[in-house]
Amino acid sequence: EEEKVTLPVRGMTCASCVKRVEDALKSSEGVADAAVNLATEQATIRYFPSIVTVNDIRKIVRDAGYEIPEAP
Ligand code: 9UX
Repeated sequence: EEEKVTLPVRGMTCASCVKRVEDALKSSEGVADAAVNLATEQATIRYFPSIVTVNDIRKIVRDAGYEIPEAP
């Protein structure tokens, strides 16, 4: 079953940053779709939890060079 999660992403400055994050996510196995909003600094990701976890998704974003704040 497909799930959706919205995560904060920090460190994006321009539209190319947005594309980098989206491309990194969308090219990853188990990610169905990703949409990043620069103004709100949020990424919304549709994914298959049987294939990829939220922690995996956090790592994809971090490996692309951006930050996800730890949950409080
Ligand atoms: Mo734009 Mo983002 O020149 O890492 S690609 S700031």
